[in-house]
Parts: sequence; C-alpha cells; structure tokens
Amino acid sequence: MAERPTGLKATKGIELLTWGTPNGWKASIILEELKEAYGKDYTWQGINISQNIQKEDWFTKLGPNGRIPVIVDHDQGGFAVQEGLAILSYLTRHYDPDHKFSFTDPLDVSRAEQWIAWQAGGLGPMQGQANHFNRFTKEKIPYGMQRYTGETERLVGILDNHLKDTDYLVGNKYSIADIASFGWVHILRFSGVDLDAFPNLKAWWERIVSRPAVQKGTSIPQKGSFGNDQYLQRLKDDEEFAKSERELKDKIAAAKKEYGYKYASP
Ligand SMILES: N[C@@H](CCC(=O)N[C@@H](CS)C(=O)NCC(=O)O)C(=O)O
Repeated sequence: MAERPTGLKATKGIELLTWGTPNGWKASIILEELKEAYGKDYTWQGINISQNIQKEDWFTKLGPNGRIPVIVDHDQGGFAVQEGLAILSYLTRHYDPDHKFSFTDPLDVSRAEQWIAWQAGGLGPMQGQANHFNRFTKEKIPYGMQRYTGETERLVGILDNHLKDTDYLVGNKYSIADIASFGWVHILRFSGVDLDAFPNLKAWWERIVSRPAVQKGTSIPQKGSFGNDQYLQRLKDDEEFAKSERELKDKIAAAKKEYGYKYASP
C-alpha cells in the first residue's frame, strides 16, 4: 500500500496532488497530454479523499478549499493552483506553447471559457449531487434523486445537442473545454443517466476515451471502477452488483414518476 502523503515530494517540475475522480482527472489528463505532446514530465501523489488527507494543514496551505486536484509548479517558486479548471488554464498558458489543447483566437478563447464555466457551475455540481442523492445518502430521498438526476440529464442534453455538428466542443478541436467535462461524462452511467440516450455525446466520449493520454490520466492514482466502460463490464461480470444497480435504477425511475419529471433540455 502507498504511504500516506505528508507533504510535497518533488523539487522541480509540476507536482500533482490528486485522486481518481472526475475533477482529479481534469488535471491528470492534461498533464498526460502535455507529456505526450511535449515530453513534459510531472510527479504525482495520490490523496485518498476518504482519509481526509486533503483537509490536513500541509495540503490546505496549497489548496485552501481542501479538495483535490491541486498542482504545485516547483519551477515557479512552488506556485500552487487549486480548482481543476484553473489548473487546465494554468498548465496550457505555461506549457502548451503550440496551443495543441488551447486557443489563440480571442473568440475561441471565450468559447472555451464558456464551456469551462458551464462545467464548473453546472455539470460538475449537479452530477456531484446526483451521485450524492442516488448513492451516498443513507436514506433515499426521492425529491433529491429526481431533481439532480434530471438536472444532469438536462445538462448532458445540452452537450449532446451542441455536438450534433461538431466532434469537439470548441473549433472542432480537442481541447481543455472537452477535458473539463469529459470526466463527468465518463461516469454518467454510474450517476444513473443512460449514455445511450445521448448518441452525439456517446460518440464524443468514445473519441476521447480512446486517446492514450486519457487512458493514462484516468489511471492516476489507479484505474477506477466508475468509468462507463468499467461500469458496463461490472454489470456483466458481477450479478450482485447488477441486481443492486437494477434496484437503484428502479428507485430513480419511481422518484421521477412521483414528481412528474419529464426530460427537457435546455
Ligand atoms: N470545483 C473543484 C471541485 C473539487 C472537488 O470537489 N474535489 C472532490 C473530489 S471530485 C474532493 O476533493 N472531495 C473531497 C472533499 O470534499 O473533502 C474542481 O473542479 O477542482
């Protein structure tokens, strides 16, 4: 078992403090992309959020919000950056000189900022609450279940609609705008939303998940079991898991019915 981190371990380059979650993957994916594109290496440490390492003093001195991901740039005097989206901007501003994952045209920069802001204020928080109400609360509260699952469906419907004439969110080019939302779409099935109902989004997810850097990025600190592909595999392999997932889906469907939920997007 890895030792519990107690402080920074690198002295140069970028050091990433993260865990295998949709927000953590924003940072590990862009770092893997920069590594593949430019040979920019980095160091990482796994911060097991169930052990609350992210609330310890040494961590909150770097990331005052006490959440992963956080990066430290040892080549900029130990400059620390919290928030996945600020990390995507920081890393591309400093280490993507050819703009392989970012933009120069001011209108494209704005388009990317809009999708990134949309993810930070919408998809991430709403899908996070869907997970919370569907899976993590002890008592199942139908109002919360249908409210946040429904809002997640509404939001991914917006992505699906936007992607009907383009392969990627901005300028038909894979970029930090896609990376920001990818992690959340990667666990859509786990969140109780049927990816098959959003064909353009599913094709976008398939395009992105097949990138080697994305495969590597989503394996840091280790490959999880929540990704859409792993989730489907587990349904096939593990009858008990499949049964409890069917029960959960029935509960979500019943909650939607109770409150007269009807899919609408936007
Ligand atoms: N807006 C932040 C959200 C970060 C966040 O919520 N991180 C979660 C993991 S996905 C976390 O650290 N949770 C542990 C905790 O709340 O203590 C970002 O995009 O980086």
